Amino acid sequence: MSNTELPLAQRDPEIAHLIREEEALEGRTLRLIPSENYVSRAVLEATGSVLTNKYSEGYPGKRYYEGQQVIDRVEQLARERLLRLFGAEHVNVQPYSGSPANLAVYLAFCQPGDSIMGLGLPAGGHLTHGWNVSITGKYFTSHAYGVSPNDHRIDLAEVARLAKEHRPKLLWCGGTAYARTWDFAAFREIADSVGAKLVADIAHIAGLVAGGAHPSPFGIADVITSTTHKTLRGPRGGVLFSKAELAKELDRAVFPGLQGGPHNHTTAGIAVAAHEALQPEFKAYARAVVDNARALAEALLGRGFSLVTGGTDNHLILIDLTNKGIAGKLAAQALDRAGICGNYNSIPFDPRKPFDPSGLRIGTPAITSRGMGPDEMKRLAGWMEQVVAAPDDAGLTQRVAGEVAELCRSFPAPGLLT
Ligand code: DSN
Repeated sequence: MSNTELPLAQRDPEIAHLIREEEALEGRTLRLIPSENYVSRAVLEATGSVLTNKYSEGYPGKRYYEGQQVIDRVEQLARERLLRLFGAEHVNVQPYSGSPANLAVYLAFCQPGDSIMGLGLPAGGHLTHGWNVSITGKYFTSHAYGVSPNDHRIDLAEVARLAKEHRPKLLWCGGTAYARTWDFAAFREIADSVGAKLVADIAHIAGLVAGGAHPSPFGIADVITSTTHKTLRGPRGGVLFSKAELAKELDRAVFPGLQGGPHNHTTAGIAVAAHEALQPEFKAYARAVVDNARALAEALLGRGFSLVTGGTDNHLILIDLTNKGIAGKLAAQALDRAGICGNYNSIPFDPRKPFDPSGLRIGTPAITSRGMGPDEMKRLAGWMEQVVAAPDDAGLTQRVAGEVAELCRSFPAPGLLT
Protein backbone atom coordinates (compact mmCIF):
# COMPACT_ATOMS: atom_id res chain seq x y z
CA MET A 1 0.00 0.00 0.00
CA SER A 2 1.45 3.39 -0.92
CA ASN A 3 1.65 6.06 1.76
CA THR A 4 -1.21 8.06 0.23
CA GLU A 5 -3.53 5.08 0.70
CA LEU A 6 -2.85 4.73 4.41
CA PRO A 7 -5.61 5.59 6.87
CA LEU A 8 -4.97 8.59 9.09
CA ALA A 9 -4.13 6.49 12.14
CA GLN A 10 -1.17 4.97 10.27
CA ARG A 11 -0.16 7.92 8.10
CA ASP A 12 -0.19 10.47 10.93
CA PRO A 13 -0.78 8.81 14.31
CA GLU A 14 -0.17 12.07 16.17
CA ILE A 15 -3.01 13.94 14.49
CA ALA A 16 -5.22 10.83 14.53
CA HIS A 17 -4.65 10.57 18.26
CA LEU A 18 -5.48 14.25 18.82
CA ILE A 19 -8.71 13.90 16.87
CA ARG A 20 -9.68 10.89 19.01
CA GLU A 21 -8.82 12.90 22.13
CA GLU A 22 -11.00 15.81 21.00
CA GLU A 23 -13.80 13.39 20.24
CA ALA A 24 -13.53 11.91 23.73
CA LEU A 25 -13.45 15.40 25.28
CA GLU A 26 -16.51 16.51 23.33
CA GLY A 27 -18.21 13.29 24.37
CA ARG A 28 -17.64 13.44 28.13
CA THR A 29 -18.26 17.16 28.72
CA LEU A 30 -21.25 19.49 28.63
CA ARG A 31 -20.58 21.85 25.73
CA LEU A 32 -22.28 25.10 26.61
CA ILE A 33 -20.57 27.56 24.29
CA PRO A 34 -23.68 28.91 22.53
CA SER A 35 -21.97 29.13 19.14
CA GLU A 36 -21.02 25.43 19.17
CA ASN A 37 -22.94 22.31 18.31
CA TYR A 38 -22.50 18.68 17.26
CA VAL A 39 -22.90 18.02 13.56
CA SER A 40 -24.34 14.74 12.38
CA ARG A 41 -22.18 11.93 11.02
CA ALA A 42 -23.64 12.76 7.58
CA VAL A 43 -22.40 16.36 7.79
CA LEU A 44 -18.99 15.14 8.97
CA GLU A 45 -18.75 12.71 6.05
CA ALA A 46 -19.66 15.32 3.46
CA THR A 47 -17.19 17.78 4.98
CA GLY A 48 -14.41 15.21 4.98
CA SER A 49 -14.95 14.22 1.36
CA VAL A 50 -13.00 14.42 -1.92
CA LEU A 51 -14.84 17.64 -2.73
CA THR A 52 -11.94 19.31 -0.93
CA ASN A 53 -9.82 18.48 -4.00
CA LYS A 54 -11.68 20.69 -6.43
CA TYR A 55 -11.18 24.33 -7.39
CA SER A 56 -14.27 26.11 -8.67
CA GLU A 57 -13.89 29.88 -8.68
CA GLY A 58 -17.08 31.45 -9.97
CA TYR A 59 -20.66 30.29 -9.60
CA PRO A 60 -22.60 27.29 -10.98
CA GLY A 61 -22.69 27.47 -14.78
CA LYS A 62 -20.06 30.23 -14.81
CA ARG A 63 -16.77 28.93 -13.49
CA TYR A 64 -13.16 29.76 -14.22
CA TYR A 65 -12.07 26.10 -14.01
CA GLU A 66 -13.28 23.05 -15.93
CA GLY A 67 -14.48 19.81 -14.38
CA GLN A 68 -17.46 21.27 -12.52
CA GLN A 69 -19.94 18.57 -13.55
CA VAL A 70 -20.43 17.49 -9.94
CA ILE A 71 -19.55 20.64 -8.00
CA ASP A 72 -22.17 22.74 -9.77
CA ARG A 73 -24.83 20.25 -8.69
CA VAL A 74 -23.58 20.27 -5.11
CA GLU A 75 -23.69 24.07 -4.92
CA GLN A 76 -27.10 24.19 -6.59
CA LEU A 77 -28.49 21.69 -4.11
CA ALA A 78 -27.11 23.66 -1.17
CA ARG A 79 -28.69 26.82 -2.55
CA GLU A 80 -32.07 25.26 -3.34
CA ARG A 81 -32.35 23.68 0.09
CA LEU A 82 -31.43 26.88 1.93
CA LEU A 83 -33.85 28.96 -0.13
CA ARG A 84 -36.61 26.49 0.72
CA LEU A 85 -35.63 26.34 4.38
CA PHE A 86 -35.73 30.09 4.92
CA GLY A 87 -38.13 31.23 2.19
CA ALA A 88 -35.44 33.46 0.67
CA GLU A 89 -35.04 34.92 -2.82
CA HIS A 90 -31.26 34.63 -3.21
CA VAL A 91 -28.46 32.86 -1.38
CA ASN A 92 -24.70 32.74 -1.72
CA VAL A 93 -23.17 29.71 0.01
CA GLN A 94 -19.52 30.54 -0.62
CA PRO A 95 -18.43 32.82 2.29
CA TYR A 96 -15.77 30.99 4.28
CA SER A 97 -17.46 31.92 7.53
CA GLY A 98 -19.50 34.63 9.24
CA SER A 99 -16.90 37.40 9.22
CA PRO A 100 -16.16 37.10 5.47
CA ALA A 101 -19.92 37.00 4.82
CA ASN A 102 -20.31 40.24 6.74
CA LEU A 103 -17.32 41.84 5.02
CA ALA A 104 -18.92 41.08 1.67
CA VAL A 105 -21.92 43.17 2.67
CA TYR A 106 -19.66 46.18 3.32
CA LEU A 107 -17.85 45.64 0.05
CA ALA A 108 -21.13 45.40 -1.85
CA PHE A 109 -22.80 48.49 -0.46
CA CYS A 110 -20.30 50.82 1.23
CA GLN A 111 -17.31 53.00 0.45
CA PRO A 112 -14.51 53.41 2.99
CA GLY A 113 -15.51 56.00 5.56
CA ASP A 114 -19.25 55.49 5.15
CA SER A 115 -21.41 55.64 8.24
CA ILE A 116 -22.66 52.30 9.58
CA MET A 117 -24.44 51.18 12.76
CA GLY A 118 -24.52 47.95 14.74
CA LEU A 119 -24.87 46.68 18.30
CA GLY A 120 -21.64 47.43 20.20
CA LEU A 121 -19.47 44.48 21.17
CA PRO A 122 -19.77 45.08 24.95
CA ALA A 123 -23.55 45.09 24.60
CA GLY A 124 -23.53 41.72 22.83
CA GLY A 125 -22.81 42.68 19.21
CA HIS A 126 -20.26 41.11 16.88
CA LEU A 127 -16.84 42.51 16.01
CA THR A 128 -17.80 42.79 12.34
CA HIS A 129 -20.75 45.06 13.08
CA GLY A 130 -18.35 47.98 13.27
CA TRP A 131 -16.40 47.44 16.50
CA ASN A 132 -13.22 49.52 16.58
CA VAL A 133 -10.65 46.68 16.64
CA SER A 134 -12.23 45.09 13.56
CA ILE A 135 -11.53 46.19 9.99
CA THR A 136 -15.21 47.17 9.92
CA GLY A 137 -14.62 49.76 12.64
CA LYS A 138 -11.37 50.96 11.09
CA TYR A 139 -12.48 51.37 7.47
CA PHE A 140 -15.99 52.65 8.13
CA THR A 141 -17.37 55.31 10.43
CA SER A 142 -19.12 53.20 12.97
CA HIS A 143 -21.71 54.42 15.46
CA ALA A 144 -22.55 51.62 17.84
CA TYR A 145 -25.87 51.44 19.56
CA GLY A 146 -26.07 49.75 22.94
CA VAL A 147 -28.58 48.41 25.39
CA SER A 148 -30.57 50.25 28.01
CA PRO A 149 -28.78 50.65 31.35
CA ASN A 150 -32.05 49.70 33.07
CA ASP A 151 -32.95 46.33 31.58
CA HIS A 152 -30.01 45.66 29.25
CA ARG A 153 -32.37 45.27 26.30
CA ILE A 154 -32.01 47.10 23.03
CA ASP A 155 -33.56 50.53 23.30
CA LEU A 156 -35.22 51.00 19.91
CA ALA A 157 -35.91 54.68 20.53
CA GLU A 158 -32.18 55.18 21.05
CA VAL A 159 -31.38 53.22 17.86
CA ALA A 160 -33.81 55.45 15.95
CA ARG A 161 -32.29 58.59 17.45
CA LEU A 162 -28.72 57.52 16.56
CA ALA A 163 -29.79 56.51 13.07
CA LYS A 164 -31.32 59.92 12.49
CA GLU A 165 -28.16 61.59 13.72
CA HIS A 166 -25.65 59.44 11.81
CA ARG A 167 -27.67 58.30 8.76
CA PRO A 168 -25.90 54.96 8.32
CA LYS A 169 -25.60 53.18 4.97
CA LEU A 170 -25.96 49.87 6.78
CA LEU A 171 -27.96 49.15 9.91
CA TRP A 172 -26.96 45.82 11.46
CA CYS A 173 -29.16 43.83 13.78
CA GLY A 174 -28.07 40.59 15.41
CA GLY A 175 -25.48 39.71 17.99
CA THR A 176 -23.42 37.12 19.79
CA ALA A 177 -24.35 37.65 23.41
CA TYR A 178 -27.87 39.03 23.31
CA ALA A 179 -30.39 36.71 24.93
CA ARG A 180 -33.58 38.37 23.72
CA THR A 181 -35.72 38.33 20.61
CA TRP A 182 -34.83 40.68 17.76
CA ASP A 183 -37.66 42.91 16.57
CA PHE A 184 -36.75 42.90 12.88
CA ALA A 185 -39.83 44.88 11.84
CA ALA A 186 -38.90 47.72 14.19
CA PHE A 187 -35.36 47.78 12.76
CA ARG A 188 -36.87 47.86 9.25
CA GLU A 189 -38.81 50.98 10.14
CA ILE A 190 -35.70 52.67 11.50
CA ALA A 191 -33.65 51.68 8.45
CA ASP A 192 -36.35 53.02 6.13
CA SER A 193 -36.57 56.29 8.04
CA VAL A 194 -32.93 57.07 7.15
CA GLY A 195 -32.58 55.22 3.84
CA ALA A 196 -30.25 52.53 5.30
CA LYS A 197 -29.97 48.94 4.18
CA LEU A 198 -31.08 46.62 6.95
CA VAL A 199 -28.73 43.68 7.49
CA ALA A 200 -29.71 40.93 9.90
CA ASP A 201 -26.86 38.76 11.14
CA ILE A 202 -28.59 35.59 12.32
CA ALA A 203 -25.44 33.53 12.85
CA HIS A 204 -26.46 32.57 16.38
CA ILE A 205 -30.17 32.05 15.80
CA ALA A 206 -30.28 30.64 12.24
CA GLY A 207 -31.40 27.22 13.46
CA LEU A 208 -34.06 28.79 15.65
CA VAL A 209 -35.33 30.87 12.72
CA ALA A 210 -35.32 27.80 10.45
CA GLY A 211 -37.18 25.80 13.08
CA GLY A 212 -39.72 28.52 13.82
CA ALA A 213 -38.44 29.17 17.36
CA HIS A 214 -37.45 32.80 16.69
CA PRO A 215 -39.16 35.38 14.44
CA SER A 216 -37.72 35.45 10.94
CA PRO A 217 -36.07 38.46 9.27
CA PHE A 218 -36.77 36.98 5.80
CA GLY A 219 -39.02 39.29 3.84
CA ILE A 220 -38.01 42.12 6.19
CA ALA A 221 -34.24 42.68 6.03
CA ASP A 222 -32.48 43.54 2.77
CA VAL A 223 -29.60 41.20 3.51
CA ILE A 224 -29.30 38.34 5.96
CA THR A 225 -25.94 36.88 6.90
CA SER A 226 -25.23 33.77 8.90
CA THR A 227 -22.77 31.14 9.85
CA THR A 228 -23.82 27.57 9.28
CA HIS A 229 -22.34 25.84 12.31
CA LYS A 230 -24.18 27.18 15.34
CA THR A 231 -27.86 26.46 15.94
CA LEU A 232 -28.14 25.47 12.26
CA ARG A 233 -25.87 22.48 13.04
CA GLY A 234 -23.86 22.43 9.83
CA PRO A 235 -20.13 22.60 9.13
CA ARG A 236 -18.19 25.79 9.79
CA GLY A 237 -19.16 28.14 6.99
CA GLY A 238 -21.03 31.28 6.04
CA VAL A 239 -24.02 32.19 3.91
CA LEU A 240 -25.53 35.40 2.60
CA PHE A 241 -29.19 35.84 1.69
CA SER A 242 -30.77 38.80 -0.04
CA LYS A 243 -33.67 40.06 -2.03
CA ALA A 244 -33.24 39.18 -5.71
CA GLU A 245 -32.34 42.72 -6.75
CA LEU A 246 -29.24 42.74 -4.53
CA ALA A 247 -27.94 39.35 -5.65
CA LYS A 248 -25.50 40.57 -8.26
CA GLU A 249 -23.70 43.05 -6.00
CA LEU A 250 -23.42 40.55 -3.17
CA ASP A 251 -22.19 37.72 -5.38
CA ARG A 252 -19.55 39.97 -6.90
CA ALA A 253 -18.45 41.07 -3.45
CA VAL A 254 -17.92 37.45 -2.32
CA PHE A 255 -16.17 36.45 -5.56
CA PRO A 256 -14.05 37.99 -6.94
CA GLY A 257 -14.26 40.81 -4.37
CA LEU A 258 -13.09 38.96 -1.28
CA GLN A 259 -12.52 35.30 -1.91
CA GLY A 260 -11.11 32.83 -4.39
CA GLY A 261 -12.42 29.31 -4.77
CA PRO A 262 -15.25 28.17 -2.52
CA HIS A 263 -14.66 25.29 -0.10
CA ASN A 264 -16.74 22.70 -1.90
CA HIS A 265 -16.52 20.10 0.87
CA THR A 266 -18.04 22.69 3.20
CA THR A 267 -20.73 23.51 0.64
CA ALA A 268 -21.67 19.81 0.61
CA GLY A 269 -21.81 19.79 4.41
CA ILE A 270 -24.04 22.87 4.32
CA ALA A 271 -26.33 21.12 1.83
CA VAL A 272 -26.62 18.13 4.17
CA ALA A 273 -27.31 20.38 7.17
CA ALA A 274 -30.02 22.21 5.21
CA HIS A 275 -31.55 18.85 4.27
CA GLU A 276 -31.57 17.88 7.95
CA ALA A 277 -33.04 21.24 8.97
CA LEU A 278 -35.86 20.72 6.46
CA GLN A 279 -37.01 17.58 8.31
CA PRO A 280 -39.93 17.93 10.74
CA GLU A 281 -37.77 16.88 13.71
CA PHE A 282 -35.62 19.99 13.32
CA LYS A 283 -38.56 22.13 14.43
CA ALA A 284 -38.75 20.09 17.60
CA TYR A 285 -35.01 20.52 18.08
CA ALA A 286 -35.21 24.31 17.71
CA ARG A 287 -38.10 24.48 20.18
CA ALA A 288 -36.23 22.25 22.64
CA VAL A 289 -33.11 24.48 22.45
CA VAL A 290 -35.19 27.45 23.60
CA ASP A 291 -37.14 25.44 26.19
CA ASN A 292 -33.90 24.13 27.64
CA ALA A 293 -32.38 27.61 27.77
CA ARG A 294 -35.45 28.88 29.62
CA ALA A 295 -35.38 25.92 32.02
CA LEU A 296 -31.67 26.44 32.66
CA ALA A 297 -32.19 30.17 33.19
CA GLU A 298 -34.97 29.47 35.73
CA ALA A 299 -32.84 26.95 37.56
CA LEU A 300 -29.87 29.34 37.67
CA LEU A 301 -32.04 32.18 38.97
CA GLY A 302 -33.28 29.80 41.65
CA ARG A 303 -29.68 29.27 42.71
CA GLY A 304 -28.94 32.98 43.05
CA PHE A 305 -27.32 33.62 39.69
CA SER A 306 -27.92 37.03 38.18
CA LEU A 307 -28.78 36.90 34.48
CA VAL A 308 -28.32 39.81 32.09
CA THR A 309 -31.86 40.90 31.00
CA GLY A 310 -33.19 38.56 33.69
CA GLY A 311 -33.45 35.50 31.46
CA THR A 312 -33.54 34.42 27.85
CA ASP A 313 -35.77 34.16 24.78
CA ASN A 314 -33.32 32.17 22.69
CA HIS A 315 -30.51 29.64 23.04
CA LEU A 316 -28.10 31.63 25.20
CA ILE A 317 -27.76 32.94 28.71
CA LEU A 318 -25.38 35.67 29.86
CA ILE A 319 -24.59 35.42 33.56
CA ASP A 320 -23.34 38.39 35.55
CA LEU A 321 -21.16 36.74 38.20
CA THR A 322 -20.56 39.90 40.24
CA ASN A 323 -22.87 38.84 43.08
CA LYS A 324 -21.14 35.46 43.24
CA GLY A 325 -17.83 37.17 43.99
CA ILE A 326 -15.96 35.59 41.10
CA ALA A 327 -14.82 36.89 37.70
CA GLY A 328 -15.99 35.28 34.46
CA LYS A 329 -12.63 33.87 33.50
CA LEU A 330 -11.96 32.11 36.80
CA ALA A 331 -15.47 30.70 36.78
CA ALA A 332 -15.17 29.52 33.17
CA GLN A 333 -11.84 27.82 33.92
CA ALA A 334 -13.14 26.08 37.05
CA LEU A 335 -16.27 24.94 35.23
CA ASP A 336 -14.13 23.64 32.37
CA ARG A 337 -12.16 21.53 34.85
CA ALA A 338 -15.53 20.18 35.99
CA GLY A 339 -16.50 19.21 32.43
CA ILE A 340 -18.81 22.19 31.91
CA CYS A 341 -17.51 24.25 29.01
CA GLY A 342 -18.74 27.83 28.51
CA ASN A 343 -16.90 31.07 27.81
CA TYR A 344 -16.11 34.17 29.83
CA ASN A 345 -17.77 37.21 28.34
CA SER A 346 -18.23 40.93 28.90
CA ILE A 347 -21.57 42.06 30.23
CA PRO A 348 -23.17 45.39 29.29
CA PHE A 349 -21.44 48.28 31.09
CA ASP A 350 -18.85 45.84 32.41
CA PRO A 351 -16.45 47.57 34.83
CA ARG A 352 -13.89 44.80 34.11
CA LYS A 353 -11.67 44.37 31.03
CA PRO A 354 -12.73 42.14 28.07
CA PHE A 355 -9.93 39.64 28.80
CA ASP A 356 -11.09 39.29 32.40
CA PRO A 357 -14.75 40.29 32.39
CA SER A 358 -17.64 39.83 34.80
CA GLY A 359 -19.73 37.50 32.72
CA LEU A 360 -20.09 33.91 31.64
CA ARG A 361 -21.87 33.03 28.39
CA ILE A 362 -23.56 29.67 28.05
CA GLY A 363 -26.11 28.12 25.70
CA THR A 364 -28.09 25.00 24.97
CA PRO A 365 -27.66 24.11 21.25
CA ALA A 366 -25.13 21.31 21.79
CA ILE A 367 -26.59 19.71 24.90
CA THR A 368 -30.02 19.76 23.23
CA SER A 369 -28.51 17.93 20.25
CA ARG A 370 -27.63 15.18 22.76
CA GLY A 371 -31.31 14.93 23.69
CA MET A 372 -31.02 16.51 27.14
CA GLY A 373 -34.10 18.19 28.61
CA PRO A 374 -35.36 20.21 31.59
CA ASP A 375 -34.29 17.63 34.22
CA GLU A 376 -30.71 17.76 32.99
CA MET A 377 -30.84 21.58 33.01
CA LYS A 378 -31.71 21.48 36.73
CA ARG A 379 -28.77 19.19 37.45
CA LEU A 380 -26.50 21.44 35.41
CA ALA A 381 -27.54 24.53 37.39
CA GLY A 382 -26.78 22.67 40.61
CA TRP A 383 -23.30 21.72 39.44
CA MET A 384 -22.62 25.27 38.29
CA GLU A 385 -23.64 26.68 41.66
CA GLN A 386 -21.28 24.30 43.49
CA VAL A 387 -18.27 24.91 41.23
CA VAL A 388 -18.64 28.68 41.13
CA ALA A 389 -18.87 28.75 44.93
CA ALA A 390 -15.60 26.80 45.33
CA PRO A 391 -13.56 27.17 42.15
CA ASP A 392 -10.31 26.04 43.79
CA ASP A 393 -11.73 22.89 45.32
CA ALA A 394 -10.03 20.26 43.14
CA GLY A 395 -11.91 17.42 44.80
CA LEU A 396 -15.21 19.07 44.00
CA THR A 397 -14.39 19.80 40.34
CA GLN A 398 -13.18 16.23 39.92
CA ARG A 399 -16.34 14.81 41.45
CA VAL A 400 -18.54 17.03 39.26
CA ALA A 401 -16.49 16.11 36.17
CA GLY A 402 -17.19 12.45 36.94
CA GLU A 403 -20.92 13.05 37.37
CA VAL A 404 -21.01 15.12 34.17
CA ALA A 405 -19.25 12.33 32.25
CA GLU A 406 -21.73 9.80 33.60
CA LEU A 407 -24.65 11.97 32.46
CA CYS A 408 -23.03 12.41 29.06
CA ARG A 409 -22.78 8.63 28.64
CA SER A 410 -26.59 8.48 28.84
CA PHE A 411 -26.94 11.12 26.12
CA PRO A 412 -24.51 10.20 23.31
CA ALA A 413 -23.60 13.16 21.14
CA PRO A 414 -24.41 13.02 17.41
CA GLY A 415 -21.51 12.39 15.11
CA LEU A 416 -19.07 11.08 17.70
CA LEU A 417 -17.66 7.58 17.38
CA THR A 418 -16.58 7.20 21.00
N1 DSN B 1 -17.14 33.83 17.98
C1 DSN B 1 -18.54 33.57 17.70
C2 DSN B 1 -19.28 33.36 18.97
O1 DSN B 1 -18.81 32.59 19.76
O2 DSN B 1 -20.33 33.94 19.19
C3 DSN B 1 -19.08 34.64 16.91
O3 DSN B 1 -18.21 34.95 15.88
